Amino acid sequence: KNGIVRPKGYTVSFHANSSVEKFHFGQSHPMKPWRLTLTKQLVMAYGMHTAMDLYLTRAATREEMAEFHTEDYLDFLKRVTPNNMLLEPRLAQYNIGDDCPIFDGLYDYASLYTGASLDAARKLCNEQSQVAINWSGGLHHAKKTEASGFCYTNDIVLAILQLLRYHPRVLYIDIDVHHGDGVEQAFWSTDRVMTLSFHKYDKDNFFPGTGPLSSTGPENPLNPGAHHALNVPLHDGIEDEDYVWLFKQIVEPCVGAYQPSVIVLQCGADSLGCDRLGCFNLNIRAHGRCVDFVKRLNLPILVFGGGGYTPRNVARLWAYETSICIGCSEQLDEKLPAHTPALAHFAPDNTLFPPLSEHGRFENKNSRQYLWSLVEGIHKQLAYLES
Ligand code: ZLS
Ligand code: CA
Ligand code: ZN
Repeated sequence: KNGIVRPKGYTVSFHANSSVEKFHFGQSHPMKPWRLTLTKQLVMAYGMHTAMDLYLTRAATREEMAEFHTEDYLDFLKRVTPNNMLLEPRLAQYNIGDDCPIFDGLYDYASLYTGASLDAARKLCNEQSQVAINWSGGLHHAKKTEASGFCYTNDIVLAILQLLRYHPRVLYIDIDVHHGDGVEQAFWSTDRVMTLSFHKYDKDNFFPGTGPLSSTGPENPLNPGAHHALNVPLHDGIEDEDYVWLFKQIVEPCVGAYQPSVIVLQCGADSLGCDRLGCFNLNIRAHGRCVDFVKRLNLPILVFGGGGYTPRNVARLWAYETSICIGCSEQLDEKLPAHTPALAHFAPDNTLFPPLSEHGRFENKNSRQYLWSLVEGIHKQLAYLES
């Protein structure tokens, strides 16, 4: 029926539960779970579902989420509703507000995206999959006892905790435009997880305001986590060539120095140009080249979504990155399949690769000299691991 073949001994698994797609954060809120419906429609219209193992995942149990989150916080998430929230004395304590509102089914939403991430992690652990994908996951800001930045439970932290049962060293790479602060914080004091985030950094004017180059783990060199948090703070407007160059210059030596046995890749789509919240100028192909570079390292990979606030481009990106994981990206027609259900969302061009950098909303404020200083700074940190 279609030309996509599965290479032997290499399995890509796709973990999803379409119930997550129906939740609403509220009218004007930028996080739209229905971007996942659009993503899956493109994946299927291209026929990629036949090249992967598809898993319908269950919600994470409370016990599973309590591996990272406190009982108090989980109790709160479970009991709070839009109707009773005004009687709740601890909304501020749990950081509930405009960014992280209380909406109908909040607990189900969080436990569903978390369940898919745990399922993906388990399939990697028992080697039933080499690349396990959950586009509904990647919610990197959630903390042990509080919500943050549209994230309620930290599915990434929970998935990494699963991986650590079988894997000695996990490399976490985050290409969302925001700093992966929740994951960094959770593994700050261990040398069994190296966290590496590329993000826009402006301490006072861009969320969450953490992740300077100098933030590399605990100051005390006797703490095993020292030098195992890496940050690549960027300015507005970074472009394709520079970003991909920087990504390779940094990821390659990280893998060489740290020798991870598995990689977790958060593929936030808000680092694309034309994102409603982002401020970079990346095109879909360049973002995809980062995923391709990681795939070619030939280590098992857990692939997550994350941010992404222009739904049509989120769907294009994650469908394209699904094809990169499968290894069939060359075979995709740039023209979207005519039978794509929501084709109108991709009009007028109906292409997988619309130009996202041309209208240059953001001037590139990252000089070559600045980018070199980042590469040098990271290489300096990695030198500590050798000793
Ligand atoms: O990484 O910048 C902030 C915090 C504020 C400004 C916004 N107000 C509402 C709260 C205080 C300082 N928050 C960021 C959070 C970005 C989270 C990114 C998540 C991820 O991509 C992973 C999933 C932020 N940026 C933009 C908004 N919030 C935002 C924009 C528009 C709205 C509507 C709904 C709510 C209030 C009006 C809102 C938030
Ligand atoms: Ca990031
Ligand atoms: Zn983001």
